[in-house]
Parts: sequence; structure tokens; C-alpha cells
Amino acid sequence: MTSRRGALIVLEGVDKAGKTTQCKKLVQTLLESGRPAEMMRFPERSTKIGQLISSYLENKSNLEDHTVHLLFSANRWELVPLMKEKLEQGITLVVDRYAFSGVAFTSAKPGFTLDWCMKPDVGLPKPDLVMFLKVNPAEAARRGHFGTERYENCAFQNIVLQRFEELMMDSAVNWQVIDASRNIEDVHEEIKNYSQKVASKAVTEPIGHLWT
Ligand code: Z5A
Repeated sequence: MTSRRGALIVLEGVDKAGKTTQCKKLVQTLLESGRPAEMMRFPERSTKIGQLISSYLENKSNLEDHTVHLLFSANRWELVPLMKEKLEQGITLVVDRYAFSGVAFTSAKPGFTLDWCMKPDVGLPKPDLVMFLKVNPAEAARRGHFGTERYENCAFQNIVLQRFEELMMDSAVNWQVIDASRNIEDVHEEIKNYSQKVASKAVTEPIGHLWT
């Protein structure tokens, strides 16, 4: 590993919280400040596993609940060599959803514990920072109606939010809750400040292992 690695920064949040908008703006700002940065997203729908997931999310196919959970996790693991390579090259990765979404969404289904859902993602590269974009459901609804993809309904999203809140109680992960109900620029300003601090600190630290 080079002595100056990139940081692993994750944005999580409820539906329509503005994750994608903010990931793109953050990458742009980091690049403008002279820091190599790239965006990644999960699910990464371009791989073979990602295509199975995409078809499931679009309600074009059905998959058993445990099976799809493991596929979401496998979709992250298949990208780990690339993620590590980039981080070690000094590239900061800004990631739109990660293992936390995986756990929050599956554990919102009946019969799944948080503990079981976390297991397949144990040992993934640990984010240096996870920002949770918090916006109340009424505000999110004003940003656009739910689409036709699986999970896009209010009742399910409320349970997902509760699961995220349980995950955020883990002090071993560097969580920051961001009030995402403000305008895009104000939200970006706060995200930028947290990210710049963490990116400077991460350069000399080894990449950690999630939930170990
Ligand atoms: N899933 C899972 O089950 N297991 C897993 O392991 C993983 C995911 C990783 C697909 O996710 C589904 O996969 C997702 C979780 C599940 N299911 N759901 N629901 P996805 O990432 O492909 O799609 P998405 O996460 O549903 O996108 P999103 O949540 O709908 O959007 P967003 O990225 O948070 O927001 P946005 O696209 O940036 O913005 C939405 C709109 O709001 C847009 O018009 C913006 O211009 C506007 N916007 C953004 N910010 C603001 C502010 N601050 N004010 C006003 N308007 C704003």
C-alpha cells in the first residue's frame, strides 16, 4: 500500500434523501480541491450479479429473500479488489449506499434479525465516514413520488429507517447524521467539511475491516 491512501466515504439515507445528488457534488468538490476522487454505487447493476439484483428490484423476477440478501452482499464483495486498488492508489471513493442499506432493507422484512443480515458483509473495507442523510418522509415525498421498484412504499421505508437508527447506535462506525431537509448547497457544505477532515486523516491509516 502507498503511504497516502484515499478515504472511503459512504452516503446512506432513506429514499429520495439526495444521496446521488450529494455523492456527485462531493466528488466534484474533492477533484477541484486537487484530491483524486471517484464515485461508486451499490447495487452496482452492471455486473452479472448486479443484473440479477436489478431485475429483482424492477419486479421483473422474484428471488427468495435470503438469496437476494446474499446477492447484494456478493455484489459488494466482487467490487472489493477494485475498491482496494483505488484506495491504495490514493483515490477517495464516495459510495452511494453500502452494507448498511443491505442490512436495513433485508432486516425490515419479517423473520430477519440485524445480526444475521450483517454476517455476509463482515470484513468488507470499513468506511472512514458514513453520512446518513436524514429527511422526514413528508419532505422526501415532495421530491417525487415512489417509482415502481420493489421497496418503494412508505410503510416499508419507515421500518427501514428504524433499522438504520439501530445500526447508527454502533459507535465503532464513524456515523454522522446530516439534516438533508435543507437546500442542496447547505447540505453539500456540511458533507464537504466532514469529508475533507476525514480524507486528510485517512491517508496514513490502514483500511479497516467492517464489523470485526
Ligand atoms: N438495496 C437493498 O435492498 N440492499 C442493498 O444491499 C442495497 C440496496 C445496496 C435501489 O437503490 C434499492 O436497493 C433501494 C435500496 C435497495 N431501494 N429503495 N428504496 P438505488 O440506490 O438504485 O436507488 P435509490 O437509493 O432508491 O435512489 P433514491 O433513494 O430514490 O434517491 P437519492 O439518491 O437518495 O436521491 P437523489 O436521486 O439524489 O434525489 C432525488 C430527487 O430529490 C431529485 O429530483 C433531486 O434533484 C431532489 N433533491 C435532492 N436533494 C434535494 C434537496 N436537498 N432539496 C430538494 N430536492 C432535492
